[in-house]
Amino acid sequence: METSKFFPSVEIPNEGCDEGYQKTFKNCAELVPTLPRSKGWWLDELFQYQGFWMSSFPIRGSMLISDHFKPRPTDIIVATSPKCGTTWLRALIFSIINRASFDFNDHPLRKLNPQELVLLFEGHIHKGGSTSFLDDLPSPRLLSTHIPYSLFPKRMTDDTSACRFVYICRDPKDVLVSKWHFSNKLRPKEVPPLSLEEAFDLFCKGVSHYGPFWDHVLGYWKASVESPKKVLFLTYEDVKKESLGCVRKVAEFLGVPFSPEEENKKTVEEIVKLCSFESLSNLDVNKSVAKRSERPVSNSDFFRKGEVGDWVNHLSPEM
Ligand code: PAP
Repeated sequence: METSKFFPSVEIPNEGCDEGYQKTFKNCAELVPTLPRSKGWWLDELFQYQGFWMSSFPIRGSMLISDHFKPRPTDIIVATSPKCGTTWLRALIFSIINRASFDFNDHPLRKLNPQELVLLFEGHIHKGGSTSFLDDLPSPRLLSTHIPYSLFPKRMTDDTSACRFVYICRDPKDVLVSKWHFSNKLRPKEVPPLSLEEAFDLFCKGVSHYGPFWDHVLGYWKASVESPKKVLFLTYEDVKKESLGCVRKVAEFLGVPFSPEEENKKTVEEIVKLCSFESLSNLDVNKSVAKRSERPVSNSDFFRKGEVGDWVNHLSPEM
């Protein structure tokens, strides 16, 4: 079966791209066919790039970031391995940094999915065929990524650059179960579903988007220990258990701690409530099952159960 149109291989650059982008596109198009490859979890192919299994689209995104992105000291990058809580963390950080601009009853999160408010870095670096789209975003720019820490250029990760990363990790057993469900939503109807045994095997071998899982986690964990002002490391489980404390911690890390007035007004509580699974998953915008032409999943696919420990309902004792 052909690779789906939703997962394009590395195509030749568009006419509209600037020269620098064209060069990176060409380098990527030459590199990808030489990389070790494996079948993916849906109809995609994964390539092993600098130690990580990725599809060609984020490889190109990562190369464009390395070659062309101009970081600002105010940039905030929400980083995760897939299915670790990206949607949740995007919503929380968007609400934290924009809390003075919006009323919680008439908040952008009530009308737009977190993915539309916090754009995927490796996806939007392509937009417009040059860096102009990202260059034109106002500061502080808030972007989301699945790219491993070691793949970012030194000008973003060394201590002299003030651009900051907030990372969220999750119990890999819950990640596997979440990703398995999600993958079967992405697989076209004519293809048999991916069995949990197959998914387990791929995940344990590290052949999973942006995997091996622990290499991804360890890259950000080490950076958070070495540069605690640059990388904040959170876990899904802690954010569930200690939501208020974690929101305060993120705000402090980003240099926008809650004032006594905000504490009195219960702003932290409002943010936690608005971004909770129950609240977000029940909004019309996130109940939508319509798939857009450029994306084979709908907003509702990003809200399944939102629980800690659902793996016990799926994995066998041997697993
Ligand atoms: P992505 O990497 O594809 O963007 P991501 O948002 O990281 O996905 O993960 C989706 C998981 O987060 C789902 O977990 P589950 O399959 O175990 O249920 C989803 O339900 C969960 N999730 C989404 N929003 C929230 C939220 N507000 N609070 C808690 N969990 C959430």
